[in-house]
Amino acid sequence: MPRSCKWKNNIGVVICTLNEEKTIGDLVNRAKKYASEVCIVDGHSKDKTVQIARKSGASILYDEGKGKGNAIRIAVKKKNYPVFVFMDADCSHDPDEIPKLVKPIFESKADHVTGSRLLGGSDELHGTFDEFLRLAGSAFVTWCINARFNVRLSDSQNGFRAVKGKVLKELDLKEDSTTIEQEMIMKTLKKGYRIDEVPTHEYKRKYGTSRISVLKQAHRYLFSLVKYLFF
Ligand SMILES: Nc1nc2c(ncn2[C@@H]2O[C@H](COP(=O)(O)OP(=O)(O)O)[C@@H](O)[C@H]2O)c(=O)[nH]1
Ligand SMILES: [Mg+2]
Repeated sequence: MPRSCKWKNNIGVVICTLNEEKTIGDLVNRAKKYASEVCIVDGHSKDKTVQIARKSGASILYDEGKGKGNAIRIAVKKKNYPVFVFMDADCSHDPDEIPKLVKPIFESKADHVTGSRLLGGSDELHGTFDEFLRLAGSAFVTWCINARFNVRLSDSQNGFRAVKGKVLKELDLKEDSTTIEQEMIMKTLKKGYRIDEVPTHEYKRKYGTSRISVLKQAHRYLFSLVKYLFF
């Protein structure tokens, strides 16, 4: 298991949080071994997420109450890391996989690297009907992206990813919800930047239930897919 990362000084870890007091302290402590800074972008949590993150050494930003995409856009605007690593706060992503994720970027082989749950496995993508819908929806979106951009990705929806700061700032991201993950991929490809993916494992959310209802957002995914595929 890696203990540090030789590219640490050029990495900033961004974690979007909404009521994640049970996991955020542990996650910040584990992630800071691999980054010059760990920043949380909080969605005005009602619990002690912000206090615990601050105590663990994270810097704090707030979103504008519009969703996780909004939180990511705020970090991209306010932070100037050479490489951004995005992770979820529920401990479904393992900070020890950060070196593997950023490697293609620092070896000049990619500008944007997504963690693939299809290659690395997931404890959240199969089981309940909601999880089945996520897997099916994600597979459909990924197939559309592959066909349109002539690439062969396996996962277009994972929040665990690394992107060059310079590239992120050029993408002019607009989405407020989790549709930002597919927006990031399509805009990266449209601008001719290189995408790679590495296998990363998705663990089950450690406490509580998902803060995001994919079913309620299905129309948004479809709308944003068509928008960024063709326009
Ligand atoms: N800042 C912010 N973070 C959010 C918001 N909604 C969800 N998150 C965070 O985004 C991450 C992914 O959410 P999660 O509930 O695990 O979604 P799932 O993994 O798709 O089931 C978690 O770290 C959440 O705390 C939001 O509106 N604002
Ligand atoms: Mg989660």
